[in-house]
Amino acid sequence: MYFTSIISFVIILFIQHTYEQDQDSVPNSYEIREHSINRPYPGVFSTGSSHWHLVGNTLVTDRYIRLTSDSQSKAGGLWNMIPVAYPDWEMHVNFKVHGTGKELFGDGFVIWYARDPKLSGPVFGYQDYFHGLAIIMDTYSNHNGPHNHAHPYISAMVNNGSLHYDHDRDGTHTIVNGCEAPFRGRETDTLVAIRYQNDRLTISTDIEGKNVWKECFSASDVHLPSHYYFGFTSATGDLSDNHDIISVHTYQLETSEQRRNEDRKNIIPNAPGAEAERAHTEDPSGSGWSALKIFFLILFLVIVCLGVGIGAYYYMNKRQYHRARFY
Ligand SMILES: *[C@@H]1O[C@H](CO)[C@@H](O)[C@H](O)[C@H]1NC(C)=O
Ligand SMILES: [Ca+2]
Repeated sequence: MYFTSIISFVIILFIQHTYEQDQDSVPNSYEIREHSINRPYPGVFSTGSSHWHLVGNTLVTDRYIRLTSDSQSKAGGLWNMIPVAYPDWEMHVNFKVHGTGKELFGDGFVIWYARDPKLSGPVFGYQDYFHGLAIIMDTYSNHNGPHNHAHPYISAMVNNGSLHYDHDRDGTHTIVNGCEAPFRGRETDTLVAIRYQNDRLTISTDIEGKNVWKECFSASDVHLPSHYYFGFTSATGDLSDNHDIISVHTYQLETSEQRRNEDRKNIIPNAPGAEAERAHTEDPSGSGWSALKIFFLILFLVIVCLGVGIGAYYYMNKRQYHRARFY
């Protein structure tokens, strides 16, 4: 029957969709060990041959890599020293932002894909006018007056070295896109996933302890070169927090033949949001259809169609019955 086959098809789609979102499986990919770090951190930081490099106040324990501790005027960084030779990748970062502050805490941290590793500066501990991609995990609203979003807020910025990150406006004028994500002070693990594939940047979070990814936003036409470096930085000022990196898993994703053969080393970082200064950002909430919503919509349509069909059938029968009486 049509009805049952449609329903089972929809259910299969739904299950597949949910399955694909499972955070442990990145389809058609494999993990790059050189770009990943996990507990126990195997003494990598004490040896000269390490491909991870610490900057500033960053300290390593057996449980976390702490970019800044919960005290004022700290700055730290964790940088990978092997350039990313493959064009398409996905990174899962297990992190923890926490501290004693109830109302006042900050400022957050940044996940970088940048041309120049190990630098220091005013943008969450890294230099301004940078080259590359910043995923900004901003816990404190510096903006004087209300934003159209709450903090903590995750946003992306792409820079070719010409743009200034405006702390006082939380970077809203140079944003590619962003979403609210209450990741601070959680009891459960908090994770963020950054996928860059076919010039599409997708950020997802898993911060509710449910072991499922939830999309933060997705942006197309994001152009990034290969051979940049992954890094993590954070800084505290008057406000402070612990900014911890627990683990990093980086996966190389499938790349088309054409893309593999391109010379991607000299691409100038570019994304729609970097084109022009924008007055304010769109509210990303409510965008995107979840699998559940689509499932119920299709179910609803099927029920409506069925209802109309049954109604029409009875109506026709009744008419025939009437006609039968007249003759
Ligand atoms: C760098 O970015 C700015 C702002 O988006 C843009 O105006 C400029 O043309 C870009 N420069 C290059 C060399 O692409
Ligand atoms: Ca801020």
